[in-house]
Amino acid sequence: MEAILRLLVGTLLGFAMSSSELVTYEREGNIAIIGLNRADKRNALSDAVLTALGEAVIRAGDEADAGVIFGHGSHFSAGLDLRQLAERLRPDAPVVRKRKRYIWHTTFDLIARGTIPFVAALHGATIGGGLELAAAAHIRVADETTLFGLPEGQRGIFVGGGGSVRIQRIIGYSTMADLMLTGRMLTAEEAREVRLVQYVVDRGGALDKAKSLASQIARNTPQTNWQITNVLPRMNDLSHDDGLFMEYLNTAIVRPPETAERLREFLEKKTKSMGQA
Ligand code: 1HE
Repeated sequence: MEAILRLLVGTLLGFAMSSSELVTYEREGNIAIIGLNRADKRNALSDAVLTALGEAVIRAGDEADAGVIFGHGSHFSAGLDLRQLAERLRPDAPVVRKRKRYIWHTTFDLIARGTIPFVAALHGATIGGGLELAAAAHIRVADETTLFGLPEGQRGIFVGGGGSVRIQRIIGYSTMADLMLTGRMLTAEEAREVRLVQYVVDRGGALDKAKSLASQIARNTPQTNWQITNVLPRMNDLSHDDGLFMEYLNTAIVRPPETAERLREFLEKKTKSMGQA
């Protein structure tokens, strides 16, 4: 009954909306809005949350042109579900005989190297795996309550959600080592200084700002957005020469008819030269 009501309200208001227990999914026009929905556990990331998140991200890639990821409740995410890990480490826990698909990497790669750009809207604790999730998004907006940390050292574990690659690329070894070795937390402003976030907004303002950025991003052609999210980061893995070659290949790819139309609009002065159309 609730699902039918939500669908009716969504249809009347012009957006699609559905929710699972652990992750919510809404669509506002061509923007998908995905919410971690385990506020009572500070949005700790269990395998079930990661599975639901991955499903929502795939759906967003099919239905939307840009996405936003945020956390319900008072924090973005407290990272790895420490209770689930503790249970797995009990001496009487079943022995894992066969390696499984590593859900942290597959889920976060769906975000980082999927079909659409994602903006992370952050507030409160953005810790450990929560920070690794935020780092998988392409742009990060933090409100002034956000605190960033990598307390793995204190918990006797190591980063496992792609942070050793993604976070280290963003903030560099020294800052990452400082966070991990000392347990130091960064404020939103400090995070901006180390380029971990691009926008700092007032308390409670991250989601609106992220939605507005996503709307702006969705006005680009899907092809350029895909190149920015999938080609550009891979350039980091290449030599100078191979990078330039890859860039050349990307200038030579067949462009959608929309590109010619956009160029004509600019030349005929139907669009502004920079920023928002
Ligand atoms: C949790 C988790 C969690 C909270 N796993 N259950 N992450 C951490 O080391 C961060 C651990 N959490 C915290 O430091 C604090 O919870 C917060 C600063 C985020 C929030 O504090 P607060 O006072 O608002 O909440 P709380 O009272 O500490 O927690 C509320 C409930 O959430 C409580 O459960 P309850 O059943 O007692 O009500 C907590 O147990 C639960 N909770 N955080 C499980 N993380 C792929 S490798 C990634 C490695 C990492 O992510 S390391 C970082 C782990």
